[in-house]
Amino acid sequence: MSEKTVVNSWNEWDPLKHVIVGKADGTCIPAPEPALDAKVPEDSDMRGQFGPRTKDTVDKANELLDNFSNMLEKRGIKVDRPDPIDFSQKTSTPDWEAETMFGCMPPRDVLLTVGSEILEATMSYRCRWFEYLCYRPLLQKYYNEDPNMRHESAPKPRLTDADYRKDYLSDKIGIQKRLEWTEDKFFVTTEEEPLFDAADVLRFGKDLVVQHGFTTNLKGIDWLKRHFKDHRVHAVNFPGDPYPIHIDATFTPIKEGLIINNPQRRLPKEQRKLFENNGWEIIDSAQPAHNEPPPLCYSSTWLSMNVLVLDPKTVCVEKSEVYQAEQLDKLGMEVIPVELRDAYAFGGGLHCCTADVYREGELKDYFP
Ligand code: ABU
Repeated sequence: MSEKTVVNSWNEWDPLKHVIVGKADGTCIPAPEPALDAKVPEDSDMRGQFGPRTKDTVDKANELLDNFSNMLEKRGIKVDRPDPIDFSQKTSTPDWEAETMFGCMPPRDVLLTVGSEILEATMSYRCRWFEYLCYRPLLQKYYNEDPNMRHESAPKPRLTDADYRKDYLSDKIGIQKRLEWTEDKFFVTTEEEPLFDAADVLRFGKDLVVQHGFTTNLKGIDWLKRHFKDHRVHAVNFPGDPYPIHIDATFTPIKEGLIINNPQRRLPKEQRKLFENNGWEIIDSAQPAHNEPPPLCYSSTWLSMNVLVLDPKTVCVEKSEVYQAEQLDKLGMEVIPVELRDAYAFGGGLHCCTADVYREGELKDYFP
């Protein structure tokens, strides 16, 4: 084993040197299952469909992901890619069967890098239970090369029906009811066992900020607290989001002291104190440039703010998101436009389709 540090990343904005970028190969629209159905909007074109996505859409998404990877490499950032598996196969455990899997375009949902550790999340959809396998070859390599790297896996959940609230099984709930449920923190996932997706976690050095919503429950947040003993773990909620999964189209740190927050999903006053009492500014993000997500896409138009920060002065923004780019430019950032909209349907935006391996910098306490 050589004595080198491969894995190191403590926050979302220090200079990025090594990253995983997802692939679109073989991505499927997953078959109906409780947690997924709760997220698919009631008027979505995805309702009732499942199976492999078409070759032309996969090729286009891969072209954009390859271009993004090449651009990062030209800037001196090392890029690794996952090993897709056959996502069209049926999977099962003793507790359930799923007709298809999902894909490996969004590594951010699965892998949480905290310092020298990469933690595989529990995940909360059955179709995503085995997704970690796509990243195992890379994690094994990092583990072999870096004697200090910690490869951890959170306890695999059983994901029986007891994990999901039946109230969410209807496709006629309506936005008003959904907003009331979000306000009441009544989400599709129950407290049967710890559940979390890695994309519900934001890293601020010693503090981890975790969204409680559809994909992460309170037991999942408690598990993270017990696991990251040297960190402070904070649960946050965003009333105003009828489909609360993943924090990274809602609350986006840009650099030390500055966060953009989705104006439809504002962080409640009480929860802002952590940041504002420590001199951080939370400003409303710009509006998305689109009124609708692209076809067959799970995510909202707020992927506009799903940006990838390369360092505290440089940020990648999706090319068509001109209002978000303009706002970040005015805030003094160098904005790199990256075309990715035709890959959104495969699992998200520029932050979703990446996972940190190495950012320069050390563990800091931003909220002493
Ligand atoms: N994976 C991020 C999606 C969040 C959203 O749909 O707004």
